[in-house]
Amino acid sequence: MSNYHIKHLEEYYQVYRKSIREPENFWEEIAEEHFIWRKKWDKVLEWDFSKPEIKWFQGAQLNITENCLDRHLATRANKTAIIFEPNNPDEPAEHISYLQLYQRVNQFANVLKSKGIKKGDRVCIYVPMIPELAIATLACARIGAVHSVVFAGFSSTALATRINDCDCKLVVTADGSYRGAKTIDLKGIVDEALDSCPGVESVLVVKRIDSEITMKEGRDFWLQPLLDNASTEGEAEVMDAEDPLFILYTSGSTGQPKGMVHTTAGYMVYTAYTFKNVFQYREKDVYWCTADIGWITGHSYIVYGPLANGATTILFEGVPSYPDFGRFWEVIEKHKVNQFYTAPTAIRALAKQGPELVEKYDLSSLKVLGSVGEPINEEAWHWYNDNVGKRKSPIVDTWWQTETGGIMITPIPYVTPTRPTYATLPFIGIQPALMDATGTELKGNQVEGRLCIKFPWPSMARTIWGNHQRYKETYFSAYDGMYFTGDGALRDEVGYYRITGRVDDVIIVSGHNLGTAPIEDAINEHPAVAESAIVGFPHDVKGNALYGYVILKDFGETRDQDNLRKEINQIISEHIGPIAKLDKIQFTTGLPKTRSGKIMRRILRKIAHNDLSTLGDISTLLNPEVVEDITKNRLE
Ligand code: 6R9
Repeated sequence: MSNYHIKHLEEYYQVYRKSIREPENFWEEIAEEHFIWRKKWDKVLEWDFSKPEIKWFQGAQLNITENCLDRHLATRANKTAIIFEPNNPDEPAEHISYLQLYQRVNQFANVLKSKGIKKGDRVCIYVPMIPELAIATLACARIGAVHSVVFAGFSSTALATRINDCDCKLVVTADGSYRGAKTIDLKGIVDEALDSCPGVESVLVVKRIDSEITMKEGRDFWLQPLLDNASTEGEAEVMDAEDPLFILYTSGSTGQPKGMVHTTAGYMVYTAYTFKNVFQYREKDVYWCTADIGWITGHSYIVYGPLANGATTILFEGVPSYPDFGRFWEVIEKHKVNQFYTAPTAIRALAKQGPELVEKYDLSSLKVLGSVGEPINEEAWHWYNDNVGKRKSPIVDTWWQTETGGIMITPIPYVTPTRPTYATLPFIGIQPALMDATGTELKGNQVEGRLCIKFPWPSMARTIWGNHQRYKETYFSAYDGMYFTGDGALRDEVGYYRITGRVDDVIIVSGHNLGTAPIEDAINEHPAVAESAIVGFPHDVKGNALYGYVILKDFGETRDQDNLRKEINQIISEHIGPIAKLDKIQFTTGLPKTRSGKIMRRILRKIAHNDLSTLGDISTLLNPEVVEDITKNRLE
């Protein structure tokens, strides 16, 4: 088990140094010892960031599902692979063993084949968080079809764009989905989307809510009868290391979403290795990541990473607020969850409710808490640490991206001492660099700049589907020979990294570069503030001035608003300096967010600029209705 499971800080530094000095030997050993291959590689790594071209384990052959399923059958056939926890707490949870998962994936794979799907074909999966979502994903991988999972909350326009961009031949969906107290007519959305998707030949429909839907003759098929007639056995397609495994769309700052392409071997090795270490997963643990499989977090850390380690992973259909805000804690108690991985936006929403609901449940099983998706502000970090982890479970603040495939900067729990708001140290094999605006690398500690990565890692995206030029321009053109993340970061006196936010969110006020995250952090320290977002707007004297959107906690709403504004600016002055004080503070009930919880500053910026004509497609937002509300109450 050499180097596979890191257990103390000295070992981290030792393994880290080795992974940097001899990356090829390092990754070769991990790949060799912990995975099964149909054929080993001829060359571990070949790369050229100027093209850019990155190839890991070239010449190797494998199937990722043999690593996630078949190889566990000898020792873990009856171990639970997936615990399905339904939206409605009264509906029983379902425990799917490794053997059952293997059989269900084969059945699904055989159905896909019967519909003419072959290696290399693209399949769109638009399914809510039910077992069939994970099963469909793995079934594609089993037969070498490229899956494109689209979050089953996106609009028909967003769905159609994604189906057409990569020419999907088949769509998997459900009649409908549950979301808290609501049901959503998924099949209706698919039907609308498919009006503009001539390339789709078949649609497989899972029955989930048993609603009346229309089935188009010859195109639409109920899944269950097809599964019932399909064999539970099936040969896995032999894939080359660099064959595409999936496409996942991430929103670009402008227009067309980017279809990030991830390939097979490197993605498998890196997600499995990070999962094992970042969550310190042990054989009997129950792991829960609350993300949706429609996001990269779900791909890498609900499905592939956990299953490649033979872990038990929870698939949760519900939302944190249904039937009440105690739902997460109830699930942790019920399934004795050991590792819990969620997003700052969820933590803040739950913290807003006060501690009573958390205290009601037994959370003593928890060993590791994770955070991902955006910078976690200090207040949320402490709330999570005190109330959920009871100061006993380290928080891993994991920084990474759809493009990176796996976790890049993170503490290793019980190994790396944590520090609130710091993602801390690069993971094994990751070589970060901070760059200044002129393209010079900032060496040493106590520096702040733009975060780049100098050397390839196995799970990096290889291209943007159908647009390699855009891939090159977006990620490899800003700094010569480096992957540019788009994020800003600082490195403190001990070498810990703190992500300061997207670089395009940096605002220059009177010549000072101000990152949004530290200012928002300061605002959120005010006891009446639940959440905030700041953007810049043009100012005659300062160049830009700051406009803040602030959500108050319930009791804050009764307070005098002008006083609150003064107090907020006082806190900012103390934490950052008077330069960062806000010129305008608008109190609001919500902030426009992506479905994965990221604040859409682009929209807030437009509102602050009073540029309302080009807000763009807001239908993919979690809460499009707040846009109107904010616009109406905008401060002149
Ligand atoms: C995994 C995921 C990527 C962007 C990334 C950064 C932000 C993610 C973060 C974080 C600070 C963290 N981000 N994790 N910022 N601290 N721990 O979220 O992928 O949806 O592609 O977003 O999210 O700005 O560049 P994705």
